[in-house]
Amino acid sequence: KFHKNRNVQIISCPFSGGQARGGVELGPDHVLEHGLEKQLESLDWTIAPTKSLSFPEPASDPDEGKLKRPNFVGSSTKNVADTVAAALKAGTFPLTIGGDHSLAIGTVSGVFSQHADACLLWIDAHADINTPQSTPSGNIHGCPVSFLMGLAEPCPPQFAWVKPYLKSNKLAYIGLRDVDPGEREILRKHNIAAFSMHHVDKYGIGKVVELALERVNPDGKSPIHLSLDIDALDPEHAPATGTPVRGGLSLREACYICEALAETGNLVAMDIMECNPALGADAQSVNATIAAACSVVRCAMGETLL
Ligand code: Z70
Ligand code: MN
Ligand code: MN
Ligand code: MN
Repeated sequence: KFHKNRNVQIISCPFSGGQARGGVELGPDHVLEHGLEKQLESLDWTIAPTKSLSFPEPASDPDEGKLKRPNFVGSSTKNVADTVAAALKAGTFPLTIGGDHSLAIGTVSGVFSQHADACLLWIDAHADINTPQSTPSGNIHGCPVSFLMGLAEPCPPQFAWVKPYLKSNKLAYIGLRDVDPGEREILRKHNIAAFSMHHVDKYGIGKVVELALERVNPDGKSPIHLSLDIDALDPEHAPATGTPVRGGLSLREACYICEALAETGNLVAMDIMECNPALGADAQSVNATIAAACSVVRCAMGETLL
């Protein structure tokens, strides 16, 4: 039920070039070793042979202004964009496992190249909408949305291939609680649908998803891309991630978002990003994080409680 297309293409992306902490490149293998493929098979998905991308590091990669590792991130995300587009052309549902969230420059570009009318739900503690000028860290995983919207002026040459497909009225956030001042300004200026944890507390997660979908998909017809950063979850449920921020989504709230999007029947792609097995305090916190990642994926892929 929910998904008419039940052919999934898992795309494994062991990539950490968009931020400074090692270990996030181990995320995909841990998620797969947790048995995700079998879990999806029991939800009646047909699994295409998993595509494991490899990301060769450029010999030289000087900063581009403030941006760190621009060549590496630019070429890697281009590869991801082509892979996601090919998966959609082949009639499969691309499920991309990261790796850091800069990968979404690729996943979203690939989806919008095939579904120009798509909308994007970005579930994250962070807005990831810094421009090359506003970034406080130079880490490109804090910038993917600005590239996708064409807000980077001038666009760094490494990202000249990124088409500004994403319009401000087709993007909604849920889970925000660590937004930089420059990002806040961008969200306001472009009137982007941004639901923070404050809104989750005030309205409840059910109403927040309804409000978010009303903003980006008022007629209910747009294909939906779900890009989920595991740090949207409270560190209680997902501690093994590069930038945990307290006061996040409960596991049920995150699962609810995914279930509600699955219910629309319009979900065409999903990313699960930023699981870092090297960062848990112990094996149990790593396992909880990976289990949470598998849970939210299953919910988005049609698992129901009853
Ligand atoms: C900050 C920056 C970020 C994830 C940290 C942090 C961005 N806004 N994203 N962790 N997943 O550096 O731009
Ligand atoms: Mn984040
Ligand atoms: Mn993110
Ligand atoms: Mn998350």
